[in-house]
Amino acid sequence: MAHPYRLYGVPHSLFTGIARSYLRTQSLPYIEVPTRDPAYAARIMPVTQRAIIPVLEAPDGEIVQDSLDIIDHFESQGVAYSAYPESPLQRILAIIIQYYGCQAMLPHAMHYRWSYRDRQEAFLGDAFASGSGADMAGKIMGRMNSYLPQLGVTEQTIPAIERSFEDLLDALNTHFADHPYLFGGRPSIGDFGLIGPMFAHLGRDPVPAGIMKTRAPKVFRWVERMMAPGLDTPEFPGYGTDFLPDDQIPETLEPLFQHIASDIFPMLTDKLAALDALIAEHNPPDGQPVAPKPHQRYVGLAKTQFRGIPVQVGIQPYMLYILRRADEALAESSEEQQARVRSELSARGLDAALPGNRGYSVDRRNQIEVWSRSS
Ligand SMILES: N[C@@H](CCC(=O)N[C@@H](CS)C(=O)NCC(=O)O)C(=O)O
Repeated sequence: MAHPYRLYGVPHSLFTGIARSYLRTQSLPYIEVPTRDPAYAARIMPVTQRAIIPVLEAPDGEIVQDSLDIIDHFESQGVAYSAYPESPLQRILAIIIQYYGCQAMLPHAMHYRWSYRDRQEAFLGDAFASGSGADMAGKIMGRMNSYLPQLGVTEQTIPAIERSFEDLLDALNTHFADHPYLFGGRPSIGDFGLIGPMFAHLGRDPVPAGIMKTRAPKVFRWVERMMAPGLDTPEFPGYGTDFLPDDQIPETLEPLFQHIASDIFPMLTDKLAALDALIAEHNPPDGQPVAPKPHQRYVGLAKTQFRGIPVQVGIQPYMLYILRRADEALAESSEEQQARVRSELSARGLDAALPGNRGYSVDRRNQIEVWSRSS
């Protein structure tokens, strides 16, 4: 193809990994381009209004930022293996797992990358220098490292974050012994949410990748599978390429749902309450950017707990951008289905992961996250 898609990103970036995994799964032709390519400053940044990756540049010049929007860009055109299950419970649980992976696991990813810096410095230094140039590498590494406190990574929470990573590995290792992906024979939006932290940080950086390989070899294989072209499932001959039929949830996923419920609550509920208070105080109009500057993604702090340990964390309105899709998926189902899905969610302690209509949400307009007041 004369003009393949261009994916601006770097190998060690969490959100680039999501987009790359999706492009490879669908066997879409693309080349990955680092941000020091002159086109990034010339063509991309004037549009995105900030230095952020991943960015997709389509052959027709369309520019798409955000890993989720990149996926949806292709979904709307039709792809070999759609990432969205059509049945409501699978779809909603996949969105909750997506949220867990690409938002609730940021502390895990960032802790293992930056708290073990002394044991990983050569690896990280090489990655950041290759991606951003030797001059910028130290500066960018320092900035990333400085994000730990607002993610709730503290001396008190670190042991719980590490236990959580180990519990997650154990739950997934059992599941991936029986199934190639979370919901069957192809990756769902949940697999793509999880691959962000599980590839870029936890599956590559020396310390967590060592834990993953030794403790959970099936999870490591799933990471490889997610990053391979097409569907890489030689261990599952004849398994098929569809999601499981009849909105079936594999028994082996139940420990994952228990794990997610105990990790995300009460933090998610506390963050939503803090956002409610912020909206009540400032009453932003429809279309107002969520933050004064496009690169800012935190709008306040919430006092909460992680696995029973008190912690203060930054609030990213982006969580609504993801989770409101679960509400939308629910609203599209029949009343009977809605009742069934609600009771299935509450049996798993996950009903509160659906934010519901709070009178505001987050939308993206002109590449910027804005408050939306229509829902
Ligand atoms: N919601 C965005 C998040 C993208 C994001 O956070 N990208 C990181 C790299 S993994 C970034 O560009 N960070 C720049 C910075 O924090 O300065 C997406 O899904 O694309």
